[in-house]
Order: sequence, then structure tokens, then C-alpha cells
Amino acid sequence: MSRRPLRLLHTSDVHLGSHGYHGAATHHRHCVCPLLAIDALAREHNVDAVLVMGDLFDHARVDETLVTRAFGVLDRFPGVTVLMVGNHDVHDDTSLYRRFGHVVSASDSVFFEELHGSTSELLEGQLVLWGKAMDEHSARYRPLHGVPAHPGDDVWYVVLGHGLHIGDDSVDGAGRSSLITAADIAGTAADYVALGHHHVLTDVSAGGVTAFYSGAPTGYPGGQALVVDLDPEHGVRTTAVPVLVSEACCC
Ligand SMILES: [Mn+2]
Ligand SMILES: [Zn+2]
Repeated sequence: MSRRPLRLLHTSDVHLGSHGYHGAATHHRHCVCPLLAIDALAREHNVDAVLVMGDLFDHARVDETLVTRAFGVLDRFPGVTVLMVGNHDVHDDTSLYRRFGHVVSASDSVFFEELHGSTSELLEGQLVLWGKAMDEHSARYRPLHGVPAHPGDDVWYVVLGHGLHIGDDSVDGAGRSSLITAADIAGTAADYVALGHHHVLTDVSAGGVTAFYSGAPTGYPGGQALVVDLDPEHGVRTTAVPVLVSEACCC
């Protein structure tokens, strides 16, 4: 069996429940406008999967109305939807994903909730994903430690993470929370590493492993996301795309 081309849409740091985009006056507290913009992009680019790499929600005090609305949009994304937590929506004992567990479990989204990491095989086994949920944004949490070996030449292997990239652990990384180093990225031996936390699109590829922060959909100067083509002939190619969040609120 050989690999077939796959196309992913990589986004992160949506921060639903914040008033950080377009000002509090124009967007309601139950606004899911940035997710609707991601949905439009996913359709336009005909993607096989959408990766939401942490901080979907801005804080743990979000209410059920917002969480239900958000998962409603995730569920209508084309292809499969993959969800990681971040430091704003950590998966601790009081996690919003536990409090609204009935919403999460009713969703089709693939939610990476295992604190020691877990693997998911999607798209008829063509796409293998690994990610480790964050319960505490601290130096103890290393998003890319414990990554299993590449599952084989006949599948695409994508590793997920949310944390702070610093090139060299030994220089200024010591003691930093949720640290991701160049050696961590190279050590995954993955086809692609999809990261969240930094709100600006950034190439952090290392050791022949393609790795990116996608940028946030409501980033500055404008929102960005990343189309990732996994192609058996051409390898991994990334294309930055603008995210156009509506000026008028969805609610
Ligand atoms: Mn973050
Ligand atoms: Zn809105």
C-alpha cells in the first residue's frame, strides 16, 4: 500500500470567549465567528482534516451555550476535526472539557485528552496522529516528549503540540513552561508537527521535520491559517492562507 495525498487545515489559538477580536462591542460573548471563518476555508480548500491545536477557548469559565455552539461548528467542518487543549483551556480536574463532557462526547471531533499521549488512526488509517494533553502549563509538561516511532512508510504521521518553542533547551529553555525545542521536533521523525501557542505563523522545522505554528485566526495584523499538503511525490508543502473573520457577529 502506498500513501495517498492528504490536505490538512492547521489552526490554533482561536480564543473563543475572549473579547480580543474586533473589540468587545461588535462580537457577542457567545461568538464563534473565527470558527465560521475556518469552516469556510476548510471548504474552499477541500481539506481532509482540520487540526485545532489548542486554546480553542480563552478560559475555563466559558458557559455551555458557547461550548455547544463551538462544537456545533467543529462538527460541520469538512473531513475529520482534531482537537488539542492549550494553556488557556488545560485538561485538569476542572477542565471545561470535563464540565461539558456530554458535549465533547456527543461530538465527532477527535479529542486528544490523554495526559501521557495517545495515537489516533484516521482517514482509513492513512493519517496517524499523536498528541499529549496539557493538564498544567508548567516546566513539567513537555509536549513532544514520549512521541512513539513513525508507524511506517505507508502512512502519514503528524505529531500535535501546544507550547513554547525555544531553539535550544540548554541556553534559555530551562524552567520554561510547555517547552518545545528544535531537538524535540527533530526527534519526532514525523512527517509534520502541528503546533499552537504562538499566535504568529512561524516555521520551526528542524532536522528535516517540517513543523509550524499556524498563526491564530484573529491574529495581527490579520488572521492566518495553514494549508498543509502531504504529497507522496512532492513531500510536505505548507501554504499560508488569510482567515477572514466577519465584521458582523454571528449572534
Ligand atoms: Mn497557548
Ligand atoms: Zn462574532
